[in-house]
Amino acid sequence: DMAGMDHGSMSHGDMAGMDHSGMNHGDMAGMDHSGMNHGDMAGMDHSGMNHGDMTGMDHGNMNHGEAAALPADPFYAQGSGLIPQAYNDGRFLSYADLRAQKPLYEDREPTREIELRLTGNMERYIWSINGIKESDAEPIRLQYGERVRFKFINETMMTHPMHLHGMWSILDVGADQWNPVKHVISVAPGTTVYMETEVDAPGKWAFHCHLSYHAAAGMFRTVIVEGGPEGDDS
Ligand SMILES: [Cu+2]
Repeated sequence: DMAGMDHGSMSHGDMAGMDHSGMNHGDMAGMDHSGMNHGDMAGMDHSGMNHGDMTGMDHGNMNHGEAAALPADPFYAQGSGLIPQAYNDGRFLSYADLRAQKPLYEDREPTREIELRLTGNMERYIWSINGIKESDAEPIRLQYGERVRFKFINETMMTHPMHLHGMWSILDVGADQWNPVKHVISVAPGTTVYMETEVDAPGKWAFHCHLSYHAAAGMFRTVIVEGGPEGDDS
């Protein structure tokens, strides 16, 4: 029983070649190794070590150095540090992987493009589109039957999940007729994302960031679809 032993002043000197095969360490609970000097341990041979079961280890804080091997993803800004990284040879899915199960509309050229810069200031809690909050903005007027291409440019440091009511948001992932058909388009910081809308629902619709505080602060537009079978142009 070696409980309570104090090795504080031991000098291990040159121990090369020592044979410890017959040592019995018994109960070593409570030993004080605080003063041990391990000197130069270069060249130690750990080849026979058995680490047993290491499942469940948490590597959350490991630093793997440069992430240079990451493929570019247009839905995350390069250098933003926001690109998800998968471990164990896995892969995170992104918008770039989405496809429509079946196309809802004929794939055709858009009739026009509307640019919507997502703008704001976190510290001052100002949220707007093209620098103008809803209460100061004109509605977006669309014509029934057109196909509008929206260009979102996120100039802020937050993701904005943009939601157009009443009509589909067809996210441009470069898959043409297989582009996914969505309700909400999340636009990551520093990215430019395109979506197209077949304007097939007459009337007045909300178009807003789905973070409700952003919508309430002014990251919101009224969309008016003019014309159409039940259109109300007033
Ligand atoms: Cu937002």
